[in-house]
Amino acid sequence: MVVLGGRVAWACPVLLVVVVLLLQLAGASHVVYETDLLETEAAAATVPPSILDAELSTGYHFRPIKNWINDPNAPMYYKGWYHLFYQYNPKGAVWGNIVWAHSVSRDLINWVALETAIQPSIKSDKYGCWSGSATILRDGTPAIMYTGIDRADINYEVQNIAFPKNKSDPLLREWVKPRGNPIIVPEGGINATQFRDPTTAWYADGHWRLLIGALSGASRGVAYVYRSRDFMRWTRVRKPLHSAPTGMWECPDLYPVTADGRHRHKGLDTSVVSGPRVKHVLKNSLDLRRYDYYTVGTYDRKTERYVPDNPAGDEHHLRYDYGNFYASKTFYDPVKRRRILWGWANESDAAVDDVAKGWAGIQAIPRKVWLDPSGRQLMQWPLEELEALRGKRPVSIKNRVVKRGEHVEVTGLRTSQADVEVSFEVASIDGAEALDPALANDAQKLCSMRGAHVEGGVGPFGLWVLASSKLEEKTAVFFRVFKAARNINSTNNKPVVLMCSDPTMSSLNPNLYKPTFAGFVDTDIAKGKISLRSLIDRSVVESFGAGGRTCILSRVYPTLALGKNARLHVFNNGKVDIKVSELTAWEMKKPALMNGA
Ligand SMILES: *[C@@H]1O[C@H](CO)[C@@H](O)[C@H](O)[C@H]1NC(C)=O
Ligand SMILES: *[C@@H]1O[C@H](CO)[C@@H](O)[C@H](O)[C@H]1NC(C)=O
Ligand SMILES: *[C@@H]1O[C@H](CO)[C@@H](O)[C@H](O)[C@H]1NC(C)=O
Ligand SMILES: *[C@H]1O[C@@H](CO)[C@H](O)[C@@H](O)[C@@H]1NC(C)=O
Repeated sequence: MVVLGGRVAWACPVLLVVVVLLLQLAGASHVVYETDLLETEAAAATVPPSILDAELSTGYHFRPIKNWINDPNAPMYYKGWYHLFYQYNPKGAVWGNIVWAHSVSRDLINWVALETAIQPSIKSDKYGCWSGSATILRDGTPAIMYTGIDRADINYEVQNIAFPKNKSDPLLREWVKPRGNPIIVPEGGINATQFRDPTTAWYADGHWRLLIGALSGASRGVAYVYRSRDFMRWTRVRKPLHSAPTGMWECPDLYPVTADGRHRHKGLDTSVVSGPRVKHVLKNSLDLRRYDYYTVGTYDRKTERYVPDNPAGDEHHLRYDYGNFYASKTFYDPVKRRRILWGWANESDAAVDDVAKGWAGIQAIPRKVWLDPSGRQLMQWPLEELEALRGKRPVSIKNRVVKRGEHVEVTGLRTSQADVEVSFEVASIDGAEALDPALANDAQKLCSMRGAHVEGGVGPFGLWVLASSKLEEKTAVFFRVFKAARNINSTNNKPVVLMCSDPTMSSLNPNLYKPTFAGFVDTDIAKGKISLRSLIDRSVVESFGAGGRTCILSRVYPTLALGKNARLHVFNNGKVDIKVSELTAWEMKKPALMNGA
């Protein structure tokens, strides 16, 4: 074996044992996974020690103690408990051997891990229990629908159902698969390898309906509607709910939101399908792009069709989050009458790093979602429960002007695990840069060409988080304002606001994925104000621009800006001064219970 650094040295024998065990235990179908591990093991020598530092292990984002996780599944509230299931590899920190892990919580912050809820046990899920959703039936029974893989040679996808063994158990510890599975199979020309992720069902006019994501032909993403009277026998509606030429649609989600100004923060039960102020949101996870896109539109339960309000909607590319955020799913919380969004954030390190550190993947902080008063998009905000983790002594800054090229350190607290809220004032946007029309449709490119260090007119201004003492490492989360060219999407010629997360200097470790992430912010900056909130959690920077209009989650792995060495600054690299009207930063505690970690 190659010469190894201290921490890596012990990891390798462990890996070898794992590989040998897997070779003995696993069937032929897992050969790919083992090969990966072997290659991974050979490369483990390149894992820098900082990757293994406990200071990079997230504190308050959901994750199990170890191993790989991906999609959140079947979130629901039942008899006093919030339930979260998720795709999990019980055998390692790379994808494979997927089962449904299960955790429960009273407050969506503290979590207790339970036994695996669903694992391969019948013919129609023998080769995998993939994503799915929960529906609370009319008598209060929860039902889970999920995708099973029932062939070893290809990913032949069918849909199965499971019920709680004991409905009186509020923890829903055991799930049984009734006779008759699979209950939905790919028929009528559906591509069986691209047919998965049943949604929560909704009920109207004596029928249940649910969606299944699919691919039609070579490139059309499709959401098929299935209907049932008894939740067991399902028939496909001939025409899909909706489709677009975007490649496979994974994890579709369709839910109502209210456009009623007085109740706009309220969520609606999934079965509320019509009403004067009811709009629908259709979200799909685009397998090719690996991001979650949505539109706001109208669902017609008679025709079972969905029409986005904006005809260009399917190409308009509104995203829940412009960073690492995928395979998300919402559910309705009947206790606080709100709709809650869960989404998976993968790692941005290398697979060898994941194997060495023993874990990969987190869930983003659950977010409340509601319709923006404009009706054009959603708003998202971390659940209020999270605020219970804020330390007692926040640090605050008020009315501080930050001049051209200046940066102001926020001192007096540890910021490697923190919640920072800041509101900026921009006196005038006269000095804003012109927007190159060629880049007006591509926030990400615009941000990668004009990163945090490139001087602008109004902005870039924002936060440097997880910064090292000499600023060799820092992750920038910032805004940049452009004067709109007259021809750009322009009804009113509003200035264009770009929000970016720029991790290009986040770490001295060269073997990381460090994409700049960016989205436009639909806000009127000419009014002079914009806010930013960043949830910093060691290797997570999860940010909410303009009250939750644009969100970006980045994974970063500093080598110096760890633990007590992580700094926080406000910076302004624009020519025009900006003012921090108010900044409040809290240290964040770890939840008392995080799945046993
Ligand atoms: C079902 O769950 C309830 C509540 O936890 C428990 O009291 C009861 O013993 C359970 N029944 C069975 C058959 O396990
Ligand atoms: C199903 O989809 C896969 C992936 O795009 C494709 O390779 C395959 O050819 C498709 N099969 C059929 C029958 O269209
Ligand atoms: C303009 O519209 C295009 C597509 O319609 C969209 O992708 C882009 O983000 C919009 N640009 C701005 C600055 O809002
Ligand atoms: C997360 O990891 C990065 C880097 O490996 C990939 O580029 C992304 O495609 C991946 N995201 C998802 C949703 O799988």
